[in-house]
Amino acid sequence: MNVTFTPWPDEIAHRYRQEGLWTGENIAEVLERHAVERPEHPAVIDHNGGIGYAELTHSAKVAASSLHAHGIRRGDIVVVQSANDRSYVIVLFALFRLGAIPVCALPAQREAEIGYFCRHTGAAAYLHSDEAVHTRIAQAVTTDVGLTLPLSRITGDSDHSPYDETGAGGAELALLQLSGGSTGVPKLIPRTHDDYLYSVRIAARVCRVDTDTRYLCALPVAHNFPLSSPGVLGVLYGGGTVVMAPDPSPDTCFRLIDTHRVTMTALVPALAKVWLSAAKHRAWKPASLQVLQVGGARIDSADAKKVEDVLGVRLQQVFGMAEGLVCYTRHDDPDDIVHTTQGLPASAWDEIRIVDDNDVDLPSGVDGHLLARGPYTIRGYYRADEHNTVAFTTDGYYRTGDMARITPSGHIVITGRAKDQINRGGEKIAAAEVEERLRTHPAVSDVAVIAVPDPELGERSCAVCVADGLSAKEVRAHLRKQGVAAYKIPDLVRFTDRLPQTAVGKVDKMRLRSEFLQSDTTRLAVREAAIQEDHR
Ligand code: OOB
Repeated sequence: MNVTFTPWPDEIAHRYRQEGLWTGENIAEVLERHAVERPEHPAVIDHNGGIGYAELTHSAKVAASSLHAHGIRRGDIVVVQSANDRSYVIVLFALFRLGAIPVCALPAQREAEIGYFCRHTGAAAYLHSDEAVHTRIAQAVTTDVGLTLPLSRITGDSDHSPYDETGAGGAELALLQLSGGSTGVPKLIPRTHDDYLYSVRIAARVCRVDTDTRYLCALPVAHNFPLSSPGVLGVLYGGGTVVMAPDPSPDTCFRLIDTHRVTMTALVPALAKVWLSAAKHRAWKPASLQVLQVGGARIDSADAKKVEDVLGVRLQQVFGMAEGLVCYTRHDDPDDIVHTTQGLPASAWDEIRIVDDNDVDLPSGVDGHLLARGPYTIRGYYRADEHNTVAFTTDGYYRTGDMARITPSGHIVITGRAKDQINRGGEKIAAAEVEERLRTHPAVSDVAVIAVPDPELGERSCAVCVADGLSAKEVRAHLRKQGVAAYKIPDLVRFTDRLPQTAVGKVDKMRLRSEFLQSDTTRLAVREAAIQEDHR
């Protein structure tokens, strides 16, 4: 067991326990109460039908024994990559129970990311869905990890008696979330049972989850938003029902919402727009749906209003991060707050500050850097000592990299971003990672990856390259060859003789962006420009 993360200072941890925020429980224990009180109540529904709380609890215990038989032990790290189905939920609870620690890989990630997670954590296993692409990744990472197994081998293995212990809990690691990142290598986010379960509990309370809640998991379940805000874990904590959508398209989800009388779901703004136009086109009104959460990227107020007008549901804006802090608009907030702000922190124990470039607090209402600290916001990334010195203040605030201001009512408005990241429809791309990968091409002498505005996704990525004789197609092929997630492949590739520099000799990305906005591409939708480029 060689798990390295920055704990909360002792006196603060003590306070959180004393106040009852941290309970010492293992997340797996969440199911036990419901298994007894409502054994038959549907917990998870997927394309194979539904399972009740008793069956889910039992399956997770049997899966824990199966994992144990495969040599997985408390403290082991296990990379898990799955589609949205029950096997993910079963295996997640099985790992919690064993005290093994899942890395919440996203389905779009490929061998470059998965291989890195395995090596960086010294993972004991890579568990994956039966999809061909994930099976291929398993073959590609065999040298990076001891064991690779399809999830179905664990959930289909009923030869074991249930594993009844719950070894780990409290201050031990529950899972490793993925950071959107702004650095060359992706960062892993260590979340403890205490802190994660606290965030799940308050999310369920803020969102009024109860046994009648029917939540559609349309976004990839491993992401912090659909997993815990309140998401799958919050709904299971509250005794409700989770419906797993294999994909987030209107075709799939509208049908699932109607069939299973879904009351609540969560989307990124780009998908909310797709749903809005499909609903309008088909004159579809979701009869059962009460709340649509939108987060992961900024939704503009016109679209926010449209969500309520077109779908006839209450919007909830959610601003959060896998590192911790999550803010929600409340259901009884006035309409203009719901349409124009990103809500209030989930907990009264969340501490937020708005500061200038020198970490000096700014007066209320003024735009600045958002810092966050609290009972479920990490104090350091996993095995990243050097980066931690810049990503956190000396007194433990996480530098979110977001620019924000606080309204007189105390609500947060996200006004921009200081971190070097592209938010492509909610999928985060660290510019530095893509730049480093492109620089490994012998013909690329310099490159900058920037965000460009896009009507569909909010932002897309553009790689501005100093490269002799290369085509856009070759630049993209160089990344694809490395086996990275498709969303990291630049939508646009531009060539230049020289990248503009700031006074201190850094690449002037502000200038690159404004040059881009004045270029011809702005007359075309970025997507069309990208398609044209690929055919040249
Ligand atoms: C969520 O988590 P991550 O870790 O994928 O990304 C966090 C970043 C934030 O720092 C911010 O830059 C951006 O995503 N973001 C938003 C936003 N929600 C997230 N920017 C503007 N408006 C919003 N509503 O994205 C996440 C985690 C938990 C709940 C919800 C979202």
